[in-house]
Amino acid sequence: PHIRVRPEVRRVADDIGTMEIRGAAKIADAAASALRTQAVESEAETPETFRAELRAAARALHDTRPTAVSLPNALRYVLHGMEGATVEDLRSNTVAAADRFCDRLERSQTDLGAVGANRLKDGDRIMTHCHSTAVLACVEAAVEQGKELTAIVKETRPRNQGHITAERLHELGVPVTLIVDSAARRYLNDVDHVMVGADSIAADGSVINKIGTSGLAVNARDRGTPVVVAAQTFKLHPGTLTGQSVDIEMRDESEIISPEEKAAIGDPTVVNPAFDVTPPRYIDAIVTERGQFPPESIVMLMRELFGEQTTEPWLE
Ligand code: RUB
Repeated sequence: PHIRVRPEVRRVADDIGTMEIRGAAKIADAAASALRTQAVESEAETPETFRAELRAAARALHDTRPTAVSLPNALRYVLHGMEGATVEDLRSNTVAAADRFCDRLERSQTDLGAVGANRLKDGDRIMTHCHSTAVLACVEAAVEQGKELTAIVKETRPRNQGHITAERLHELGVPVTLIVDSAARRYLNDVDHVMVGADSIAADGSVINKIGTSGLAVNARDRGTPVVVAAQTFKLHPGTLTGQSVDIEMRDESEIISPEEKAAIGDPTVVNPAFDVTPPRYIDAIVTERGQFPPESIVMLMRELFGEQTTEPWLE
């Protein structure tokens, strides 16, 4: 039988690849929703074909960007929910699993926001990097408690996700100062917290986030400014429990320089890593929907929630 991946699923995969859909939480939500669409729209006539289609859809979504573990965690969750002896059972159970995942995603963001807000005091100034919906959830919860905050936002070259953050903070009524990335250290004395998101968290408490996060964290430690990572628990990378490492995505050089500019300066090698690794010793707290944790203890939570889960059901 012909295995048909729905065009809507291919479109979501393309949008993740081109970063039309980006940020670890949004990617996970879009991937789970795309599997839901595949389940609803599938014309498979046998359970085997249905399962093969869902796995093919999951592979297409998986093979887009390698760093945010929220993507494979979302796919694994939905595919594990794909149970049943008939196509209709498989369909309804898959849809229910996708709905459950998206629901939990939303709830965990709200719960995390409440925890993060407790760290923020009236009059505090935060510095942030990139665009993290988890960081914004903390700020939003604090603002709702009547705390007045201000923010210094790093533009986050090369793709300027800081502009998205600036816009969202403005919508929340938080005054924003925008700086270039290299100005961060100069302004660290003026901030009370560095708050960033995460794409993956490793078993040793290392945080993988947008390139530039680790330098920011090292500088913040030098200045005595606490570094808080806001991340739902589906950012925990279960494979790191068994020695896997997190793949750092290398993106196209065209994000940094045009072919003409490159030729004009002598054709240098250009590299464009999208993420970096911040070691746990530079991180003061990881704020999750389950409360806040010192990075060194995150492994306990990882074992409790995931076990040593390294299955890749989309490859079965
Ligand atoms: C986004 C990024 C964000 C995390 C957390 O990188 O590094 O800080 O994904 O975001 P990119 P969230 O723009 O390359 O996807 O808290 O929304 O999950």
